[in-house]
Amino acid sequence: MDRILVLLKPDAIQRGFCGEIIGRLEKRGLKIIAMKMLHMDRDLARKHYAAHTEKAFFQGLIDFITSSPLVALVVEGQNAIESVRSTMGATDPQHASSGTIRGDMAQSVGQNLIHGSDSKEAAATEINLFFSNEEIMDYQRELDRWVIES
Ligand code: IDP
Ligand code: MG
Repeated sequence: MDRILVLLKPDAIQRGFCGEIIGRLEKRGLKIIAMKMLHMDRDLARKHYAAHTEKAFFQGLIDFITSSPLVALVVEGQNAIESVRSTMGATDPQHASSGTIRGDMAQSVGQNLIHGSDSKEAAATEINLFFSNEEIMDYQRELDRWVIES
């Protein structure tokens, strides 16, 4: 089982899409093991997006992600990183396939609704930035045997 940090970005909360986006992840068979609402400060934002420090869009990205509250989740599943990222769609919604979250509900690369870690290493680092071990739930879902082949 893999874990991934997911953020429902400020535009998702402002547009009232939390339920729809979480519903799509749940329908995919992914399991939510942590969730909270928070308003990121610039220090956390810079740490979370450290890989993009040198990019031209970095300042705008930090301004946007700290502009309004967001929802952070840890999601678990078989190949969770690939599953979540394919459900998210391409970074630029203009190039995201129809049927994906970004392809169906967004227009702009800077306001693309959702973040998902892009590797196991990034997921471990990002989950640690947002959640303590006590905030991550350890529980069984009865339906998992109908989702994941043994
Ligand atoms: P990802 O969110 O699909 O993993 P990344 O390349 O990690 O995409 O970029 C992080 C975030 O930075 C994107 O989700 C997007 O909001 C923003 N971003 C990426 N590229 C651009 C750009 O060219 N212009 C403006 N914002 C960008
Ligand atoms: Mg990324």
